[in-house]
Amino acid sequence: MPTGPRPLDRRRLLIGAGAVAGVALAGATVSRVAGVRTPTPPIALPAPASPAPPLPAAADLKIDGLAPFRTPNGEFYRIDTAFVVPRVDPATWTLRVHGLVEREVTLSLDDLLGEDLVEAWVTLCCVSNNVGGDLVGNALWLGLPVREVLARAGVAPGADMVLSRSVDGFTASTPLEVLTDERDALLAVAMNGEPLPPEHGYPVRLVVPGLYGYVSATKWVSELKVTRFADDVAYWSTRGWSEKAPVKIASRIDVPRPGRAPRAGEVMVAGVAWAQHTGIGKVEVRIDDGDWQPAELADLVSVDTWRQWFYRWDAPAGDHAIEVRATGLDGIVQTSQRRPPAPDGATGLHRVEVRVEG
Ligand SMILES: Nc1nc2c(c(=O)[nH]1)N[C@H]1C(S)=C(S)[C@@H](COP(=O)(O)O)O[C@H]1N2
Ligand SMILES: [Mo]
Repeated sequence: MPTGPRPLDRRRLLIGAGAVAGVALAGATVSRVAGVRTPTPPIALPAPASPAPPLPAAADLKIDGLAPFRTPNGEFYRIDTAFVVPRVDPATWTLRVHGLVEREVTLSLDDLLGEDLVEAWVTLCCVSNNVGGDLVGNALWLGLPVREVLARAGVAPGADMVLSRSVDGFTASTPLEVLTDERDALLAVAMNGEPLPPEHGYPVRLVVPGLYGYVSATKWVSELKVTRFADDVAYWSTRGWSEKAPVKIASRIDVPRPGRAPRAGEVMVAGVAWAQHTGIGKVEVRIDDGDWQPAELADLVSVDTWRQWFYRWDAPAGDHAIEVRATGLDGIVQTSQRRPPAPDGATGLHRVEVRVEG
């Protein structure tokens, strides 16, 4: 994680913060260890005015070792710069919408809970996820579309970005168009039917389909400033990460795990693929750099969620490499070119090496 020069008196804190963020962004293990679960203060969640459609039966293939379609809250990856999870009092929480607006708007939690809330499945992922990594999860979110709040404030001409700010000072810059188009960009109050866990932004966070978390998914959100990319810059954009970061199409092999030794014969190869706000149209697998073979897909739930896939492999004994690639519903094939996560998301194909026992 690149860091710039710091004033001396704040050095310890900032280097500490930078180091923790760097480690957390680089690996899921640390984020899990840091993910201390704390009790959630009660919020009476309203029923969604616009519920998500029921899940098709074949959305979750329930294959042993494959990530479930819905990531349970307690297993959802956690990435943030917070040493201590911010404690936000729901009774005094407000969201202030200001900047290039016709009128400032301030919402309380009661105001927000009294609105027509929308439920949507959205897969969230971190820009620092490595190829094959697990900084990605899928949940059912409940919230107020951000465009409703922006419409009430009245966006002034010239604005092209919303800088969202957390109670802990973290900021994210999100293109205005992404928050005002038809997609389910939400001020979310619930995750998988429960109030947000403290680690995931209680009482309110942003969830925006199609963008990496650091440019969209502000937890403990308290402020939306309507502004311009030319005038404001977000937390990670001053630290070596791009100002704009749409999610890149990706696919992952969950089973077989590397180093496991399946028996020769039919071996179940399975995983997930995601291309939020485009949708996954096809997944292919190849063995030992052979021809690409089509994998079977779970039902498409929405273009904003990941999609499970599987491939029945007639595995001969010996050492083998399995690779996966996905194609979006837009027809664009995942690139094999390997790039690191910085500055705007990793690319390359996930490859798993296994020894098949004779
Ligand atoms: N307040 C705050 N919000 C934040 C962050 C943060 O550091 N602070 N990190 C962002 C990043 S980098 C990601 S990937 C997502 C992760 O959300 P999760 O921890 O709920 O999975 O939150 C985003 N929102
Ligand atoms: Mo992230």
